[in-house]
Amino acid sequence: MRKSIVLITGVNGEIGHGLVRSLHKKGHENLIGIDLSTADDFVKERTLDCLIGDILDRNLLERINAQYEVESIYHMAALLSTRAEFSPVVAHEVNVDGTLNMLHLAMEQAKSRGKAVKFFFPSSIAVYGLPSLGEKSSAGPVKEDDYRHPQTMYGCNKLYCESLGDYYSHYFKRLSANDSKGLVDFRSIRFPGIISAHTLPAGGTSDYAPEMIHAAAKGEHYDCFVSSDARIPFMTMPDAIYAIELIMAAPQQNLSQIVYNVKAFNPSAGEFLSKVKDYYPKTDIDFIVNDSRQSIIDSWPEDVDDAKARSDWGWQATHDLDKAFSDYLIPEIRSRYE
Ligand code: AKB
Repeated sequence: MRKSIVLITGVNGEIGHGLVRSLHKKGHENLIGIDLSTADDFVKERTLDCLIGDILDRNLLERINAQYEVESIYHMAALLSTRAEFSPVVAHEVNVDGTLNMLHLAMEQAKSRGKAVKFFFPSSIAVYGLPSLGEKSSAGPVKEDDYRHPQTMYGCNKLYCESLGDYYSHYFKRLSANDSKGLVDFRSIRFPGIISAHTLPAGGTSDYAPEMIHAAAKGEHYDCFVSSDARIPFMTMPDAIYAIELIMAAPQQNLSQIVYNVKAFNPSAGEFLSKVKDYYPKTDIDFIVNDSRQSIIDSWPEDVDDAKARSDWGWQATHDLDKAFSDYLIPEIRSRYE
């Protein structure tokens, strides 16, 4: 008999860590992680096994398929936006071919179990492409069907994988005699920038906010690579994990779409810095704009409309900007660095 498991790719990443913490805390003793690097003790202690491997390795995925019954997949492995711009072909391979491999595994599992496999896919505000700063500031909260013209390889990857998930959930092999509709239960959230007190992001363009507060907490100088008026949506890591829990627990019949926006707060980089200075008055930060990274941020929306997530699966951010600092970032970062 194959053991029933929950599979998390990119388990050593920022959201992967948060998911392991949350799912284990809820009693999941059957977590299996996959990552290219060795898991740290935190992850090892909370998972059944951590496989060091590549989601592009079909032999590895075949071994998982043979050895386990996969109840659900949290597919977090990806190259983020800045890193993807330096290696667009590798990013396509990891972000798209890797996702296709995971969707194939989900379909194989669902067919052999005769039961749907839930599949969580982290999409991103990077799927949006605002054509100008004027339109960015006048657009208001962007809905899921607006401005889907990504200007980065990462955004292109995420938008296409949303469609792949829709295909696997609703149209897979539609010319074959067997009906596979619903066997893969694909659910996706377009995440804004995410700020964790415990980990630092790697290779994202929204990294400036977490990098700023971690540098301040360590008493280090930081050169912010976007301008002080750069504005995009953010949320805390606990809220990102909370959103994943909510959408994955929602009854399928409640979901009117497969991809959802979520929002919490959208400060400018300058507003974020002034919040940091409220707690770290000696913060030593300059704005040294990297024009090409700035141009990516300029193409992302200032704000998103999350009405559908609220109505379909009860989403409501726990942390606005003030609470993000007072209730989460400052207490947790202080215990980490002081
Ligand atoms: C990135 O900056 O690439 C990510 C994202 C906003 O999806 N953090």
